[in-house]
Amino acid sequence: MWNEQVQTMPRSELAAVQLARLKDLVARLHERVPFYRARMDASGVTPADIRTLEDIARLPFTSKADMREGYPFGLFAVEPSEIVEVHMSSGTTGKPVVDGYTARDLEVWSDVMARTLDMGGVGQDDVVQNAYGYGLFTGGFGVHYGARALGATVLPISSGNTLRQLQVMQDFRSTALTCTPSYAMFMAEHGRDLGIDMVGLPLRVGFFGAEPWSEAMRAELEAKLGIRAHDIYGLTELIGPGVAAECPEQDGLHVFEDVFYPEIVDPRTGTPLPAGAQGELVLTAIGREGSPVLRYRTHDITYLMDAPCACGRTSRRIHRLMGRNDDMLIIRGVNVFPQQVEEVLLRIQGVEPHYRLLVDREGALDTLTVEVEMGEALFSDEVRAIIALERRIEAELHSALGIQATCALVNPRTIERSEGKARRVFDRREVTTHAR
Ligand code: DLL
Repeated sequence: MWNEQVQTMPRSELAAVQLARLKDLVARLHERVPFYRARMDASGVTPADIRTLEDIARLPFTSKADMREGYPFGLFAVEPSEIVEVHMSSGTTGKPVVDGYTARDLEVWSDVMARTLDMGGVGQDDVVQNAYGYGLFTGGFGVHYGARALGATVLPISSGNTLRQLQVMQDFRSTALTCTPSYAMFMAEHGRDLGIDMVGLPLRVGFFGAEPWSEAMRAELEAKLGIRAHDIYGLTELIGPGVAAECPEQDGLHVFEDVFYPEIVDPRTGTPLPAGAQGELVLTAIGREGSPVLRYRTHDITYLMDAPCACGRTSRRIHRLMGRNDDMLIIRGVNVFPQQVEEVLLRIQGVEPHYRLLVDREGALDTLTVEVEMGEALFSDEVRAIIALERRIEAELHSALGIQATCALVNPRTIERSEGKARRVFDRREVTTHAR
């Protein structure tokens, strides 16, 4: 096991490491970052008040808006000259969120990503086809550093150019694939269409993340590619990928707790919740130097699993992410997560895992239309069969979501494919209201 001593540390020792790092972080932020000092002052808390790990709940939260306001260097906790690399989110809906890494942070990143890839058995003999985007996005470089630490061969192919991906996969005998789950699915299908025996290739493991995906999608990817598919989680605000990842047990994602301290809070009140209770994940970067964030509200919904894991790692796990509370749709008062729809669709024979959720408002009523692609076989079938399947999917959606939805089967290959994060939800309610 990579860095076994840290990963199997007894919980009491780990807690001591966490507390020492938390105290140190709070002191540093108070001393060096005016934003955090002002927040702590406003909450009436000083570094000396942090005596136990539970005292973390006394500290203020940090939001994405705070990080955007700090753009570009406002939340850095070191001199700009100590920053050796910068990554940032795409910023499509506002100013980007920036992560500044010191040389030590890059070592930490390499280490947590080596732990991640090692969980899928990656080592010196592996060829890692890294199809996460390189550049300001954290996915490409994060995986790259981890693979380098393990001594694997990295193919820094980045995302896109699917034909070349498939060519390289065959020619270089890639054994590990890293990309978003939606892009992995696209590659699998494209390869099959070209007559490539995807299951027969040397590829044996995939590390998929950066977007929500379901257990049903995992089963589909594992079958289509003949691999084990591991879920990996992270976010720019904390480091990028390398916050949590699945071990061979594939039962929750181990949080790299010596670097990131996890809490689950009630999304409405911010009150900490016990293990097992579902809520919003809050993370503190206790092991970072450059731009370590304090109690970051991720908006990601999950729960903490504190039972020991059969793999021997002692860190707590988070359940596979259940969605984001800001992606959650409220349709006629009912909460709907896009993954719930995905779970239903992937159980149905005859349709492909390519879908869109269209939300509209007709009069005072919200409507949900689920568009999903037919497989080739269904496409050539009678119209009656297609309509019958639409009704069946509607019935299944109704029982899974508790609301009426319309299903529209669309022709094969008509829903846009993604090379990075897939966009699946189109909430047009605002637009419809304005148009009236
Ligand atoms: O997506 C970092 C990353 C790169 C993670 C490669 C994994 C692999 P951001 O672009 O800042 O960073 O997006 C972070 O993506 O808050 C989640 O909502 C979502 N997300 C990331 N991983 C998962 C996952 C990267 N495994 C945001 N399951 C997060 C569900 C995920 N959602």
